[in-house]
Amino acid sequence: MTDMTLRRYLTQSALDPNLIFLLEDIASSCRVIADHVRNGAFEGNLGSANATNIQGETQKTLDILANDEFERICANSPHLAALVSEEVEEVTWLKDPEAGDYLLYFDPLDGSSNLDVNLSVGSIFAVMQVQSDGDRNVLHKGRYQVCAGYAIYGPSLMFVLTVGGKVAGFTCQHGTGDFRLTHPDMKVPAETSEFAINTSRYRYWDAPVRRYVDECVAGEEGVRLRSFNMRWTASMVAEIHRILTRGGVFLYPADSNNRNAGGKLRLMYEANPMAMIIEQAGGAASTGHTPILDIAPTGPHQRVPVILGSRSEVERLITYHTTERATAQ
Ligand code: AHM
Ligand code: MG
Repeated sequence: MTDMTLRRYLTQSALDPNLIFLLEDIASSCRVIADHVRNGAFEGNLGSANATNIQGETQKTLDILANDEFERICANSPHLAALVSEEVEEVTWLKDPEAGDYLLYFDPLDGSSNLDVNLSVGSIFAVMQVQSDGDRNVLHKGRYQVCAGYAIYGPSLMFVLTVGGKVAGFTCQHGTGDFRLTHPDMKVPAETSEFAINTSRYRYWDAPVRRYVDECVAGEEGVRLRSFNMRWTASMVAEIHRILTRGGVFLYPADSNNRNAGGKLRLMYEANPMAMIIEQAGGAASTGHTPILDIAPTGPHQRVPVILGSRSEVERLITYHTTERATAQ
């Protein structure tokens, strides 16, 4: 199976050759970004760029570099019409859009607060298509994504991709630089005993989230009658990669501290791509009330609550949210 390179995997699929070119450019961007991350200390790139992005967050030098690499490399794709990046306020149009052209949504370097401490970070992306000639709308539901994926810059560089159907993981081979298929059919186990949430925000949480976490923490003595483990890396790519490997549930819910902003994570280039990957791997992704992929977007940098992972746990959390809403009415 490891003889299968990303290029061979893509060319054996029934994908439009222009989408294959684009996916190869995305993979090349990730390879180059991995080198920047690895050499960050030598190149003096680990620190802050003394700039803020549209989210009002301080940008790291590597956030900007990673964005520039995506722009530079992917702009080669002849049918790529527009880029929507976490680091750029406006949509970047590369050409007059024609029906079938591609729209690329990406977070060039997610979890960049982990750079200083040398923990895993990643890039997240999704691709949609222009609906009709001249249509400059990029605000489509996640259900319209034709593919989604991420690169994880961890102990090894991996590129994880779904074009619908399966979720495939490719590991970059040191030396050749080839992405080779090492994880042909990644699945989220339906059951899990591991949850991931930033518990320092407990005081802000809504009742359904507190109930869920309290029940997990109660272990064998609580209503779940079994013990749960907890992980939080503050790097969504690393959390999702763990969930795709051994199961789990990830929450970044709306709470009293982030509700006015809509939540923490961004819909178009964080929640949507990860929701597609998790659904294709047999898991579920919801705000607690609505499937992430069914949200009608209102802006390119919109934030949403995110609950995703093993289906049984996500369904339990949806039930708790529904019950809470019914009680409140
Ligand atoms: P970023 O895109 O600015 O890096 O923010 C997104 C990250 C996610 O990777 C992670 O799940 C979350 O922010 C961590 O947030 P917190 O620092 O509140 O735990
Ligand atoms: Mg991010």
